[in-house]
Amino acid sequence: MLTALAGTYGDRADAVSVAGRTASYEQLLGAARAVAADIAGAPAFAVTATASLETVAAAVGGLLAGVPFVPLPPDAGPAERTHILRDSGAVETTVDFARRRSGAPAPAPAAAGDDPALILYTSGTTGPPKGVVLTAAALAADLDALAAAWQWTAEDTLVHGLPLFHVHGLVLGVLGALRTGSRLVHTGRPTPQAYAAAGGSLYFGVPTVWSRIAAEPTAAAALSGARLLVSGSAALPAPVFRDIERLTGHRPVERYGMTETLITLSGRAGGEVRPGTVGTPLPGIRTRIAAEPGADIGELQLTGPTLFAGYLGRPEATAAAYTEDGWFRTGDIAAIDPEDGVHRIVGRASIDMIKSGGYRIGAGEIENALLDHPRVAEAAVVGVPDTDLGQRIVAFVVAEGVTGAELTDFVATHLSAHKRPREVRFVPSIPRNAMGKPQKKLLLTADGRDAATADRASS
Ligand code: MCA
Ligand code: AMP
Repeated sequence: MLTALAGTYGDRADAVSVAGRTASYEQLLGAARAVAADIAGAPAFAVTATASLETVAAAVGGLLAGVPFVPLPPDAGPAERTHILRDSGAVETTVDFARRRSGAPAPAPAAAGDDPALILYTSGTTGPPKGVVLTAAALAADLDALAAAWQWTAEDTLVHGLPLFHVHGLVLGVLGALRTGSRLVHTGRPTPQAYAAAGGSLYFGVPTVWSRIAAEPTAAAALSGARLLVSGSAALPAPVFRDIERLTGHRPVERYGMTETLITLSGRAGGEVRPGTVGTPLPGIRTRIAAEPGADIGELQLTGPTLFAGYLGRPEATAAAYTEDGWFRTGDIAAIDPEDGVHRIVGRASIDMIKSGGYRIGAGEIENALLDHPRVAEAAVVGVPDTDLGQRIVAFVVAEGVTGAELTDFVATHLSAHKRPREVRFVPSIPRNAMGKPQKKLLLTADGRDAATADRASS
């Protein structure tokens, strides 16, 4: 994983820049060695993954020591934090970037290919987040495939400002830069102004970031000197694609992936790119559509070297994620163009999986958090279309003596701020079927809206 650190570009003083602080590879390696010494022998280690050089050193230190890294979302409330620490068995560690250890200039990574390198927590449709175990070999296979697809090299300067506790920001955005040897500028936050000022050749963003850039023509114009703009983590709306093309001269390349599979489909640098499509499989990935006879859309299923090693401690959930013949079930509905094999993601199979601002959020986890509030009798959570966030979380609740803002804050402090409902609607009851399962589609009909007292939380 450590190509860039192994001495080739050792003279770059500004190899890695995060939220305004800069380090050379030598400094990063020294700090990572100190982390590796601290965590040696632990089953796993956890660090609060702020956008900082410390998080980068933690990720590299874990690879050096062969100890899986569990990044903790910095805004995670006590319930989420405790769950992640308990479930992973990770030792909580802090990183002091100024504390460094010296050693041989070209380190041989201690993490063997099949060893777990990262454990990332991600939501399913129900229950608390599960730990997705990713091996060093899967990470390496994915990053090499992406480097080929995007012609991503040490000549590039990668710019992004994404969170460092998910695949997009951490794997692609940090380990990808280190593996290809490209300079990294992490902007702290993914604001249009920060992207414009960074002067990169390669830019990553979630659709919300691209849509905010498209709304700031001056900032967008500053990206015209870049080589490649890449969007992922959720569907890039066609109007945003067109605005970005008009303002920057670049047709953004879209790619598709999941925490469990890493990035599996992508458009190619220099290739034809159409809005609303996510390209073709990366080398080594095979895909198929599980469609009803006669239909050409259905669940996207795939296999390949980038797949996860399982959900930590949950063999049944892992088994359920695969078909009987061993293909991973993405839960996404897709279609493949018979002419050129280009894939299109049409939607999600489950209403209970929400994507908001590129974050994956399970409705069940938010419902359970709301039900922990003493004033809430019933709760049903859905994602409704939102021009900024793609989907926004709306909670329907049966509750008295509490305001929507109070419930929003309750979820924000219990779980993570990005999991908070943006809107709370009070209803007299939640419609249910004979099995007692909430009928969420009914909640979203006009009748449901009329019966509800909307209390839009200020966010
Ligand atoms: C507001 N805030 C609150 C409240 N209201 N905090 C607590 N309680 C409240 N009631 C605060 C927030 O904490 C935050 O503070 C600030 O207000 C803004 O919050 P928010 O509105 O949530 O942020 P945003 O600016 O709207 O975020 C948009 C975003 C973000 C920047 C695009 O959604 C984002 O970073 N998304 C990226 C997600 C991602 O990387 N997904 C990849 C997973 P403060 O400003 O202090 O923090 S997908 C993946 O890995 C796969 C493999 C893939 O395909 O990529
Ligand atoms: P996560 O595990 O957080 O990475 O979320 C994975 C999910 O994000 C996928 O199952 C898709 O629903 C969604 N996703 C990622 N990239 C795209 C894309 N380019 N277009 C549409 N959906 C996407």
